[in-house]
Amino acid sequence: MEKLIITVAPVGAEVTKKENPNLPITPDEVAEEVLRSYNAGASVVHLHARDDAGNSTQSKERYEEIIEKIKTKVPNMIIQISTGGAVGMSFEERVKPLELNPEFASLTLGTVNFGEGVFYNPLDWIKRFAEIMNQRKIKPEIEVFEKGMVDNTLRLLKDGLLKAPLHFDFVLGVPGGMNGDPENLIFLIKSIPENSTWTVAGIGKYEFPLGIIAITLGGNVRVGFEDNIFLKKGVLAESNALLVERIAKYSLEFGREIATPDEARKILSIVK
Ligand code: KMH
Ligand code: ZN
Repeated sequence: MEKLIITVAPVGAEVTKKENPNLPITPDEVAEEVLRSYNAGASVVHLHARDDAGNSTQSKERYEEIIEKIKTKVPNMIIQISTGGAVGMSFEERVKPLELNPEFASLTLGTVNFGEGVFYNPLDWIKRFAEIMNQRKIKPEIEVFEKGMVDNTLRLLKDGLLKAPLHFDFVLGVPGGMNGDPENLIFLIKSIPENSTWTVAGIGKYEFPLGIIAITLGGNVRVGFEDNIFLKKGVLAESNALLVERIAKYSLEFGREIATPDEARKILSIVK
């Protein structure tokens, strides 16, 4: 089995400081949190940006500021920019940070209910995101919230808009998408091309159970406040790094070593 790639998603677009006061918001707070998470075993950061008021933003300038601070503290970290942003954002807003030419970016392959809202991803938007990522040589992480998104991916692969080897992130447990029952994860893994890599992001209570399954099946794991703010039931995590640390510990106990950022680049076929 390859070494385990741990992604930290420290901020997200929805969670608030009210829900967890330890949520990093400012560029300095985010960079500090990435450093702590890297020291605990994370090699990738799935990045969202917040403005000074704590609202989600896809401002290129804000991402640039955060990335510069992260690079100062962890020069080698793999930075994955979100093109999902927050529910309700336009295509034009969401695409902006791709101008920074990150090495990795998220790409959701379909529209899904997202709590009370709708995470809007019509085919035309997906194709435009994919074209831009191809032009700029940005590796897409295919975000999958339900099985139809795998089928959309396979269609775009056939049309040449997406290129193998693909990397999937199964985000399970969002109200509106597939839940985090183990059989859903197994079903999704079986539906992707053989040479693909995959990560699981279990939302809320699904984070650690699905993480352990991924460790044992050769997948990879995403943790962080975007997905889950609790260390255990009723106990808020003081830092994203504690979530990373726990997954790293489980992995080592199961005999799977943890990938460094450069090892993760090789596993994911990312061009630096
Ligand atoms: N905030 C969600 C609506 C992504 O980053 O690409 C979308 C999301 C996916 O978080
Ligand atoms: Zn995200």
